[in-house]
Amino acid sequence: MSVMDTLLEIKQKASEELAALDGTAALEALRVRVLGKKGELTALLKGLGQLSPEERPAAGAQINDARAWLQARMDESLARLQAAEREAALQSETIDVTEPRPLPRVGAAHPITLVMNELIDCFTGMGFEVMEGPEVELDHYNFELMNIPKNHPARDAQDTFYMDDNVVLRTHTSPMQARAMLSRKPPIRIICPGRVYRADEVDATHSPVFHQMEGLVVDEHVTMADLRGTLSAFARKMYGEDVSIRFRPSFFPFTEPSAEVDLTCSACHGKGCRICKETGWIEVLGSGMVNPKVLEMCGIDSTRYSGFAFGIGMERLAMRRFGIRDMRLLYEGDARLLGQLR
Ligand code: 2U9
Repeated sequence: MSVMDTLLEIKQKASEELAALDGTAALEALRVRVLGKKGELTALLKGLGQLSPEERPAAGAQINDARAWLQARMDESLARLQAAEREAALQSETIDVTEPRPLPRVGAAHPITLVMNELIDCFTGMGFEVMEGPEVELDHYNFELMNIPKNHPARDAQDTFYMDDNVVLRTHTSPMQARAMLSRKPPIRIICPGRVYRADEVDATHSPVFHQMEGLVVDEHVTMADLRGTLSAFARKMYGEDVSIRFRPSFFPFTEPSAEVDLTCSACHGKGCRICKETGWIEVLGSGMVNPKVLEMCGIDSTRYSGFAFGIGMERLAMRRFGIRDMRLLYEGDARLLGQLR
């Protein structure tokens, strides 16, 4: 068979095989068999020596043409097969985004945080500014400036954690308000949320660490009516338009006069039930007009300025909001309980 015929046969066969290839691996095997070092074309080249010197150049050129033609066909096939393989890989590796997976664990805000944020929203909406300060305080700010002198029962070591003679864990957030009065000029309109400490035994309604939010307004002509108006707005925002508010006379060293503030029981709307112990009212906070002595000690002229203040215990608010009877549940960190409360 002439070189020309053999080449035709090789090209014919290779073309048929190329058309039927099922992958790049098969193409590579074909390439090695036809174009490789020990392949069919190389064998033909090696056989050129048996031809006459006149025949050799033309036969050699034919073999090289055939090699180039076959190489081009194989390159085309390679591109086609690679594209097909890529497409198949993309298809088989598709992620099914609808496949159900276990839900990720999401955290939830602590009930105290929820209540605190709600209070902050409410009071900042009325123009109050949030101020926070140290939990380790000087006796001077925590007690002296609040008109609680050295021999006052509220200072009793049973109530206060003393770090040393002059340093305490703050028993209320009031020292922050004292700091505000000492460093600013009226008008002052601030709320101070935060942790406070009292040496109480743990039980269903007491904890040595708890949370308060105190508010302070100091300006010219501030009266008890402003206190009542502000706390009424707070009550309506938190508990709805139909809630009523009641002031009962009370006593605090830092306010004069002082009042405890009750809201109509949200469970029975004031009719009387177990939750409000049949009174129709729930005690929510303490308040009063800032004692002029406190204003003066904090550098405010009490002949020109007056102020009101209030204090809210956040645990009690959170317990009422979420129907929790035992304060300890708020501190045990049981995510099964805390995560349910919104
Ligand atoms: C300054 C002057 C006066 C803050 C006040 C109360 C009344 C009050 C309690 C609420 C529940 C403490 O957490 S609780 O046990 N607080 O009843 N707090 S008036 O009076 C101030 C504060 C700062 C300069």
